[in-house]
Amino acid sequence: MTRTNTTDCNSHTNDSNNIKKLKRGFAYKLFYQQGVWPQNASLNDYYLAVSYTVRDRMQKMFLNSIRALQEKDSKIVGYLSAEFLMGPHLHNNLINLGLYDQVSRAVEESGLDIKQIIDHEEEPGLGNGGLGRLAACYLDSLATLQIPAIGYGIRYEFGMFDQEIENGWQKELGDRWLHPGNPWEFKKAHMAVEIGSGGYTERYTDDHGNLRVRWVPARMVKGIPYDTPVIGYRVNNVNLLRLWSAEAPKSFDFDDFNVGDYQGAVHEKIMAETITKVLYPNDEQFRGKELRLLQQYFFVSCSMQDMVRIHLFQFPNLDNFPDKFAVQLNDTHPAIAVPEFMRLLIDVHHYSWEQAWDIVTHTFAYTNHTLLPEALEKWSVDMLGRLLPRHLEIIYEINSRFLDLIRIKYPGDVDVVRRMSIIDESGERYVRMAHLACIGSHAINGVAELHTRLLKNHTLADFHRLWPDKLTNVTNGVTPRRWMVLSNPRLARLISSAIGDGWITDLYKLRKLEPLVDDPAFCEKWQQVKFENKQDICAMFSCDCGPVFNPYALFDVQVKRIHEYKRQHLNLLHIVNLYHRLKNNPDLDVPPRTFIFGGKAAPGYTMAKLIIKLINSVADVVNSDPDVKNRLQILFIPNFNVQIGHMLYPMADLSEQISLAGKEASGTGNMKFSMNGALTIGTLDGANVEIREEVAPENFFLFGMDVNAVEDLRRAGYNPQTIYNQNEGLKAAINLIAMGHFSHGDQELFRPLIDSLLYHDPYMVLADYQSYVECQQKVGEVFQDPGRWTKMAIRNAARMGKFSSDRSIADYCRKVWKVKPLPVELKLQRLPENGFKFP
Ligand code: CBF
Repeated sequence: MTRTNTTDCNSHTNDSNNIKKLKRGFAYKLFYQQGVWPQNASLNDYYLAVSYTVRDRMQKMFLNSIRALQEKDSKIVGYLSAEFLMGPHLHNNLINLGLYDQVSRAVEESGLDIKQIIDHEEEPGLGNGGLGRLAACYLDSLATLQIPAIGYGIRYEFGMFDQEIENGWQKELGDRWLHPGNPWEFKKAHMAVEIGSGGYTERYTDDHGNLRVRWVPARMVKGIPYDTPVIGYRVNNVNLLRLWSAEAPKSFDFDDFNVGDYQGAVHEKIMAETITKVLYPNDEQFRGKELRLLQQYFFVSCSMQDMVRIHLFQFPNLDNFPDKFAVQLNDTHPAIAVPEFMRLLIDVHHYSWEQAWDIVTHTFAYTNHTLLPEALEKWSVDMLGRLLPRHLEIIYEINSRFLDLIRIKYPGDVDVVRRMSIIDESGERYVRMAHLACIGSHAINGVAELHTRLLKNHTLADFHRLWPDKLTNVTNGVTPRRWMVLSNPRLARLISSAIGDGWITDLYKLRKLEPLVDDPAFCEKWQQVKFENKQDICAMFSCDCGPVFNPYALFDVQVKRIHEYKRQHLNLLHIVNLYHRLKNNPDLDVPPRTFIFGGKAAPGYTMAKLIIKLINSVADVVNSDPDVKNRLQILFIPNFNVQIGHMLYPMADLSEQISLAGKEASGTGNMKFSMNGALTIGTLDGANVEIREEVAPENFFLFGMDVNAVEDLRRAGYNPQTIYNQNEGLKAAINLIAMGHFSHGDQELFRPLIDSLLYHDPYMVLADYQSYVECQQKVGEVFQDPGRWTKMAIRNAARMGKFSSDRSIADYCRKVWKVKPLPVELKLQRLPENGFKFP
């Protein structure tokens, strides 16, 4: 998988030629695009000039990729996702293009600092967490594996909020990622599509005497695509991320404007633009907001219309659409695509219901990402009918035909009809989007073995019984380009020097590291890499007026969304317990530890916000207590995002994956940590199960109940107070918090959290507490034997082959999409001397 015909070459002359060209490129962009003299240019100007220069280098590959698609007529993956958490582009593009060294030299020779320029980029935070970041990893792997693909999503003007910590509390600030200018996107105004909402439907007879339905929307908006090229690693393939932005069909009403109704004149424009204004920051919490449904419909309709347009560019009709496009529904957020595509096929392209349904069900596949009942989307029938009247009719028709099938299959079983119906009629009527997605897709998948098993046995059991071959597993993965090469260059260099760099595109090759656990020189270098990574973080977060972090400590890290099911409070109870024990026994034989947290809470999730406050309150007391100085430290890193992840995964010793078994669908942070040589303390939840299988039980710190034990305990009647009363260490930790030790004597502040744990404890924190504390004790003991720890860490990294997103994408291609690679040749290398002759 090497780039063919590129101008990259290792020879010294070529290098210096390229560097010269790059420098000229920067100057050119600064002068002509930014319109500034170097002495007047801001850092942003330089960032833009460098980025535009790099983007130009991608263009020839992009245009050749389009040509290859047109010539070869191969199948394209359309990945529909409401979120794409791409992370900064510049650094990643430099790595994938193989231009990092040359560009950094050119930047340096121009008197600038590449790190400063890379760090200047505002990351596009167009996602909440795992789901959006997974979509981004998949785009990287699709391009790297040379699979033609388009990621379709929403160009939110404001992405994920920026988090600040004020007096220990989370404060949300609007993110302004577009403010400095986005050099990576191309606006394609001429490819705009029209999207309706509201209104009514009517029946009519067409010129041939056929009875048809037409939707007469009350409002229209325009969807404008913005394309970001996504380049694979060292290949010529460039795919597309196509994000849609909403605009009013006309800028504003001059009639209103002329009669003085200035506000009225711009009203329509403002209403239209609201659709793509902001990302809903709720991870795994369905809120049922009308604007959210509108967002979903907007991007789905834009994308389906776009794919239909691309298809009709090449073929006379849509009969063979499923041979040309495999469309993946990334969770239920885009599930409205099922009735939308039916509408396009029946109302616009005049297919019969049966023909249309055949095309639709051969096109879509659906990935489920959660088992949490509160995350499952169900839209009120009234709201959906008001916003999308034609779609509701189609959903009813799909449901009616589906339930007929169920009645034939299970005669007399009214309960199964009620359970499987797309419409939940237990109270107010709702449309169950997961059912719609299951019925409208030819394949359904979970994202880890355990998750898929639970889908089969519980959440989607009826569907699995009906269609035993439809539900399959594709375990998640992450891209080693961003999560190792880019974020941990020291480790990447060490690994490549030992086993070559083939592992970057074939992560199973990391297995070659295994014998090196017996090579003391290699182990020492491994330790040195980790130590230097830790030093970087200590330098960044230590300060004269606060704690000075100790790089020799065990770095124990939990970074992810703050949620009760992820149990950051279990981690805290252990910290408080350790603090208490150290205060009572200064000779306690435990290694120094630095506990690091990061993560955002949904703005309306009060308990999660209280957990953030508690972490910071415990940190304030512990970090300023001379009795535990250098032995126990706590750091909450604000605004956890992709960029901060780049720093944190490489420096962790211990990865906290401590959700209640059966709650985390997969997790992907767990994979990023292990790849970078952290050991995991975790439950048998999500992909932890498979990580443990791969690295072997002796290289994984397991604690807590498994899903069966959780179920048994729940059935037997769980009473957290009994556990509290019987466990002295736990009691001491809870009492310290409850009595106001970390809140200046205020016994009310953390009461909601304490009460929830003592009287309800929905995520069984107390039930797993003792097992967790004992496991942490073992972690401490092993850490005190650096030789043993290092071997375990190397084995973790060496066995991560399965968790590359390249493996996940290869699985999707084989099991679900039936697509093949399309290697791109660089036919058009450079522009013709005399320009083009336009057709
Ligand atoms: O599959 C990707 C990730 O998705 C979630 O973040 C989600 O939003 N449902 C899950 O919570 C993760 O377990 C999963 O890894």
